[in-house]
Amino acid sequence: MYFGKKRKTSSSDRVPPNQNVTTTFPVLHTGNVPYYEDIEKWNLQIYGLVENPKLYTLHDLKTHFPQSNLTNDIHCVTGWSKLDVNWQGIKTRDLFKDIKFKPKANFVIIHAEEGWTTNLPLADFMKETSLLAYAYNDEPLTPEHGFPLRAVIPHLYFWKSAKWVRGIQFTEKNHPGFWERNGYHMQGDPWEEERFSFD
Ligand SMILES: Nc1nc2c(c(=O)[nH]1)N[C@H]1C(S)=C(S)[C@@H](COP(=O)(O)O)O[C@H]1N2
Ligand SMILES: [Mo]
Repeated sequence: MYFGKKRKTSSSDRVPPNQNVTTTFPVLHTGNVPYYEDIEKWNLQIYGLVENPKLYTLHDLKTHFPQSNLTNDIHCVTGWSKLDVNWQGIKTRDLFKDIKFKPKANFVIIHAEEGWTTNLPLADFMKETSLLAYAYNDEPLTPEHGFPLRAVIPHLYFWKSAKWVRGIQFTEKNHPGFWERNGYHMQGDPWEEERFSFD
């Protein structure tokens, strides 16, 4: 046990610099938690620099693709990290296996409800640990945590893990999303402490 002075990291191989581990699951976002009158009408749009744009229902996502169970660590830019977070969903690699990208597709904009967006390189979006999750600990996501579908990009700060995802757009250039336009980092690697784009 460690009393008195708070250590910056509890297990430095898993906790990035200046992060503290929490066992709670904080809720953080801007805007409103969406409410869905009829979830059958929900869909996910895949568009931009792809040869075959798509529109998927939740049912499509749960039946047309391999379903994965992934456990990973998440790191919020405000300073909390949560270890061994268990998600169920579709790996981005599985979802985009049959999508033919146009040669200039380099970046991704994830679009959420209310026009909230975040941006990241295609390679990060497609990393083997990245997924679109519909469940947490085998229970459907709660509305606050992103029901019915959220991104989980665990190797980047958690603001890149958009809740209430409605669209995935592929772009040539790296267009800043909501927080990125407000000074947050375009990449957001927690191990490099890429919190802000200035300083
Ligand atoms: N649509 C949307 N997704 C979002 C946000 C947001 O404001 N809107 N905030 C991000 C931020 S800053 C964090 S830390 C995580 C928090 O997810 P949680 O509330 O499930 O912990 O969601 C991310 N996804
Ligand atoms: Mo955050």
